Amino acid sequence: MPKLMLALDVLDRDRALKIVEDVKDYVDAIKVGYPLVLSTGTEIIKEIKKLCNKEVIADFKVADIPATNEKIAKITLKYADGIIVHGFVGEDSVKAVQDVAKKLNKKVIMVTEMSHPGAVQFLQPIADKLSEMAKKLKVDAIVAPSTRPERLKEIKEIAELPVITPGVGAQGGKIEDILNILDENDYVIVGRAIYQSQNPKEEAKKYKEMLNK
Ligand code: U5P
Repeated sequence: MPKLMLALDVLDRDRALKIVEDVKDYVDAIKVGYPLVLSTGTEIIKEIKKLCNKEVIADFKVADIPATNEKIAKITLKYADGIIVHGFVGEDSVKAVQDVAKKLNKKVIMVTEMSHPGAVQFLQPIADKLSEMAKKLKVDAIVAPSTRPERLKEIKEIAELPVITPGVGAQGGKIEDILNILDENDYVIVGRAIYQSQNPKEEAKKYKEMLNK
């Protein structure tokens, strides 16, 4: 059964922590990104970990030169268990983050094809190559889209790595369309469909049960 990762893109510290408290029995990992961290500060990652003791992944889609990527990785991985990076900037930039992560025993997750419609414009044409690069570099996991199950399948087959897949819920992706592609090392990311619902706890439970089928 694939794991459930909550994308916690809320802007308020107290609301974020309340949601974590509510859903912690049903999610396997929490993904934070610029919306929450820029609103509240990096310490929020520590607070979330303390509250739920789950894996916390920083979705910073790091995409800079190696020297700058290294700095970003050092700061981020002091707090987070893993960091999401872009691959299109090239192997050297990804390796700079891997070097930091290895020393700290943390994860590097690389984006291949994104889930939004605009990803077909520039990313999709290079996504297979990015997946090959992810395999060669032995990153810990890749990001691939639930909104295009056929692409998710192709990318996973190329990379032969665990997948973290966004797009279920608010972006229109459906668990039933991706479940047969995924295994127990993969994660399904759900954000708004859980945290914007009237009852995030119930909704997280529902998603967890759907993944269990
Ligand atoms: N995300 C995507 N697509 C990608 C990569 C990352 O949606 O290709 C992130 C978004 O930034 C958000 C989460 O944090 O995954 C999806 O949230 P939601 O659409 O379920 O609310």
